[in-house]
Amino acid sequence: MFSKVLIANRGEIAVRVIRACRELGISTVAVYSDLDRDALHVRLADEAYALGGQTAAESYIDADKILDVIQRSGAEAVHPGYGFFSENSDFARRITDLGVAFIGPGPDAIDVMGDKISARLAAEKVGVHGVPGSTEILTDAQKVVDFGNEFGFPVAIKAAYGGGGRGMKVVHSAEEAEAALESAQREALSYFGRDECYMERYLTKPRHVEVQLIADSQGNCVYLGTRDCSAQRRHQKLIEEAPAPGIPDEILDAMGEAAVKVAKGCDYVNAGTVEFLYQDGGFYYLEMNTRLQVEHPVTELITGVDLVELQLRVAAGEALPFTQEDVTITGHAIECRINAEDPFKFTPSPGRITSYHPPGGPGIRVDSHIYQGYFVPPHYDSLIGKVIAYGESREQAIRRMRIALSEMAVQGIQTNIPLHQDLLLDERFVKGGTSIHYLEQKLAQQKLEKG
Ligand code: MV4
Repeated sequence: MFSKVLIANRGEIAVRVIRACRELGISTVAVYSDLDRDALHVRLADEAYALGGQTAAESYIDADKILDVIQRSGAEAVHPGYGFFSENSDFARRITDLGVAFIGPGPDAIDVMGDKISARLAAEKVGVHGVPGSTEILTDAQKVVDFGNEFGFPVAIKAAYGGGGRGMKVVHSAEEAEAALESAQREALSYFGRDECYMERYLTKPRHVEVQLIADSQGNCVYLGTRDCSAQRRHQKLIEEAPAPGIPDEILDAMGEAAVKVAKGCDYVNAGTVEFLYQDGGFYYLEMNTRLQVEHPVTELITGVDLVELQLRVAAGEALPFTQEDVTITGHAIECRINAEDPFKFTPSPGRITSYHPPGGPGIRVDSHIYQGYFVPPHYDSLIGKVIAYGESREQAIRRMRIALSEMAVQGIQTNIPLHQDLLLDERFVKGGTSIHYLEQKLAQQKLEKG
């Protein structure tokens, strides 16, 4: 096992990784920007190195600065967290070229999954299918028209090097095809620097269901249940839960087995997540995330697995300490992402936290880096913490979350806690199984009613 690990990240995930390292007796190295001088991850780490700079580009995603600290600190491994360099194969390569372990998949697996067409081809190669579509690069709008006439409209045009829905165009009829393709290519070029696009049948009311998996370097790969991440707004997840509610176990198991096939197909090692769209009883491969995700705690609570500890063990060459048969899903977990933002305008609300009272009680976990007196900088994403509630049933988890959020007090900035409380009382949400569009439809309806 490593004796010293560098965490190339900030905020709640840096704190989370430091805690896992401390449990394993691993010494920790933090890096921080000028704005994060007083951040919790800096206080908790055994060593901390200033990167200088304010923005992420000047600090956390300045590879030369991070690599310099790796060498100065003598760190034997680097945990990238999520975001930042977590899915950057060049960064992973530069680290492994130094003989330092990258706590994540190999760079080749990152590359395969980073290109959505090659990711789709990799899945199809092992018999895991996405939504009916094409994997050829789209050059002619007539192809979109022919596809729509054969499989039905709407048709989604997507950026091959995209993600997060940016640049995705939905074509509702043949007449729209030409303009949509041009617009998709133009946006893909400006967002991602690559204009290649492909198409799929557009599902109009899917749920976003994903499978957590972990693979070791000895060829073992296990899935750790599912998560439903459909409660999102403009591709920003708000509430995630595990397992995905209201889906028959045999379908959940089939999704898990499909995810493992995709991972094995690209010699995947470490933690990863395979995303599916689920609609009308069918599931369709969407993409694979080659990193630990924000919402990993809900999986930890229903399986009893510490995913970050497993990541460290697997990166150090250990075999998984369990097989698929050992994995049991117990109870239900739900996570609310707490953002420093206006709860209904969604505008950022940075500033000093003048008082902070985290919730507690049975089944409640808080993963956060804030404290009384902490200044929330405007330069990074607005996530200030996650409240996770575990219950023997989904109903109990929701009830406990409502109680926890009513206890939680964050003064000095605005947070989206009121939005979570509103959603957790929404009878359609409480029933379960809402699509990826539900929250936006609900918010639009509320806006109309407010006038
Ligand atoms: C889709 C889809 C419906 N049909 N593909 C958006 C981001 C990227 N991950 C893929 N996305 C979607 N692809 C087909 N064929 C709907 C979405 C989508 C979405 C997917 C998951 C979670 C949230 C979403 C929000 C809007 C659209």
